[in-house]
Amino acid sequence: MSLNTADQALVSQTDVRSDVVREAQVSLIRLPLPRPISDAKVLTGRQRPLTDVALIFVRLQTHDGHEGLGFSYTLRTGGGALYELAREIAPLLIGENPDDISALWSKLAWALASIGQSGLAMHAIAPFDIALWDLKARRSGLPLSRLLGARRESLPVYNTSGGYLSTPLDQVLDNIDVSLAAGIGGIKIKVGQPDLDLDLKRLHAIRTKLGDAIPLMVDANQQWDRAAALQASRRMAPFGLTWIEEPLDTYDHQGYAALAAASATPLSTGEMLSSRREHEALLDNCAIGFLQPDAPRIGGITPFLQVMDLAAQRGMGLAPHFVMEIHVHLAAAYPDSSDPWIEHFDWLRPLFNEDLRIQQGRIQVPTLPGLGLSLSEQATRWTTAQSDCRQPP
Ligand code: SMN
Ligand code: MG
Repeated sequence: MSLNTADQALVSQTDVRSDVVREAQVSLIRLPLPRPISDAKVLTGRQRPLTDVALIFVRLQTHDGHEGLGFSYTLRTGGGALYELAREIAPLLIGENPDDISALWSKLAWALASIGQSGLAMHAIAPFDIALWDLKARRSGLPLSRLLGARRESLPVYNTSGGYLSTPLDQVLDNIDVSLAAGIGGIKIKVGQPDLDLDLKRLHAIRTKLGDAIPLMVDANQQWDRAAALQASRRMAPFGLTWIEEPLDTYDHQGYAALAAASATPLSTGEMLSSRREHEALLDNCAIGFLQPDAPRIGGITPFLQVMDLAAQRGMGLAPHFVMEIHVHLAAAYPDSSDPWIEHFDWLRPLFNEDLRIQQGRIQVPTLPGLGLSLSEQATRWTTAQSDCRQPP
């Protein structure tokens, strides 16, 4: 994060203000998944199956009646802590000019400095930062993608939620049919079973079904050590994978550098990193094929744009992690000539009134102003805590 005094000075400037944030509402929503799912972290016994997603939503309103919506999320633990933290920092935006996004980001980061410059602190800033960007785009009457300088109207999209390790192979194959029929262009499946031969058996059946033309990716969720990852990358080479995701602990930069040099298949990682600096450190130390930043995890859109620049400077592929509802706008503005991949998940669909359109392997960048999202009635029913802070009249 950058915490410079110029930003702070801007925050306290009053003469250029036209409109100010009047109200900030913070909500905790617990979204149940249709069935518990397991990736390799569950098979190694490190985590329990995932049953729900905790989301923090922030709704901002300005004195002139403009609104912004943003959110962040956590899995398995931390929903309550994230809510409390967001609630604590919400008053810091009241009375501020919503245009000063970078300065306000720094203000929130300074407020959280004692907690640290990554992890929970960044998760807590994200919904505010995203809501400020949404507000700015909505007020301009532009989709967020266009405010950011979109270079694309659609992006290639792949499906993840059909290929969990908890899903039997027959069901994975049926899910692939559903996914392809819905126009989704690529398929990602989870790997990282205790017995590599089981992963290879599933992969073989899936590649045979897909043929060579449909992009296929695998995700090991950091559960191999260096030797196992090397072995897996060698034995998976014949499957023509688009990438092998998180073969190693994300912070094992040396391991990634060595594996990238040895692997015929491109590597991807980045979803577990929780700050711009962590992405920079990864990129400074190894050349992976695809970077997978996650805006809600790294502090929102402001740092995500910086991470996209870092990746583009290195000519890397981009495949933002999860939350396609936000990432479709950001990836549309990726300044590299390669098209980023969007990760399709239907998990968050019940929370919003709007649908994303997918056809012929590509997801359309929404054309409504801002993120183009409004919360559904179901989202209200799943709200477990809510707090408002307002400017005194
Ligand atoms: C994943 C993990 C957690 C939430 C969503 C998705 C997964 C992926 O690692 O990359 O799809
Ligand atoms: Mg992943």
